[in-house]
Amino acid sequence: MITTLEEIKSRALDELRNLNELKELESWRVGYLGRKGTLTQLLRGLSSLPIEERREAGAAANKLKSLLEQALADKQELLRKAGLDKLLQQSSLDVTLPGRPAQLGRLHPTTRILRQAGTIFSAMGFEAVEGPEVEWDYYNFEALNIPQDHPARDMWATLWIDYQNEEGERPMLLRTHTSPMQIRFMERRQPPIRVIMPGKVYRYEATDATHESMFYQIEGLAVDKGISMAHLKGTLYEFARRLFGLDRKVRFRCDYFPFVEPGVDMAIDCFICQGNGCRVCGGEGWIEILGAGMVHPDVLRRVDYDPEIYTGFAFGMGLERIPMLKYGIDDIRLFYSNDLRFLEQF
Ligand code: FA5
Repeated sequence: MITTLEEIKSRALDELRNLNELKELESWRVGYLGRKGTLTQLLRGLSSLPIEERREAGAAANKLKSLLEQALADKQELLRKAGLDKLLQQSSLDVTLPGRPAQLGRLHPTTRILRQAGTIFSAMGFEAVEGPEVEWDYYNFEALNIPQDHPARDMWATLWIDYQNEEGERPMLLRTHTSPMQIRFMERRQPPIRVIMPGKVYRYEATDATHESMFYQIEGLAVDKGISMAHLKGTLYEFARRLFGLDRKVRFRCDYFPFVEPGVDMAIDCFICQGNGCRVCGGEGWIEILGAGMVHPDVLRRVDYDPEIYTGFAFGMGLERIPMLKYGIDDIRLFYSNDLRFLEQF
């Protein structure tokens, strides 16, 4: 029996020495150590030996089993390491380099402000709706008291859509402001109304530090019995206080928009020069963020509201100018130029 064990040992180790592939090791293991392997069979046959011989042979066979198992483990390790070394020599992959951290995305500054503004207005009882960016001339101009050839059309340099109707007119455009949503909303609903309508608007104009050709506006509209200019000012003051804090100064001035009467613009003191005048505010000390006013009676009549019963206020706010004020951004063109060095700061 002992001689047989010695034979198995030298044959098994010889064979193992000559194996060069990890996958060959498995059939070697099955051949010697598997359930039907040479050594396992031999261990099973021990019971037929006389008792003294059985003890000695059993101990020797178990010792051989451990030895073969250890030899197998050593060989596996050896081949694995050799395989890795080969792989490393063949490729330019350096597995010892630390991994690259996964980049987490973040919200765009415009989205952040849009959400903050939404929260503030919603706390004041305003709902929010969205509307189309491709608009009809009727909603963008006509229904807002800006007929063909009205000089106010020049205030909103327009990008027209290349579409002609049967009369040969081109009535479709990229909306130049969110005010057409006032009409669309009032057509569908009856007072009382308190709504904000955010979205993209487009203008065919040269860009500079405070002007883009695509930007966001938030339109606001409140219509009810007894709404006055005091409500307009109160709402916008409160909005400015909640968004910018108590330190920022707010200024209202008369302004002209054909669809409101009276009309105003609201400005915040410049964050860069603290109101002294600089490049960002064009030397004025103030940055205009919105136009507003009391909804014109003709606009109310156009949607079948009686201006003797209902009055309302409306405002249209340039969204990008708000993060500019809040975070001290000195060029609006940074917002949509997709420069990660800028975007990663928020
Ligand atoms: C309007 O667009 C009016 N619809 C606002 C309005 C609504 C008045 C309701 C009355 C009642 P205006 O063209 O001034 O107005 O634009 C409103 C705001 O949009 C400006 O105060 C400014 O903050 C922003 N804005 C205007 N042009 C640009 C531009 N090219 N780039 C970035 N922001 C702009």
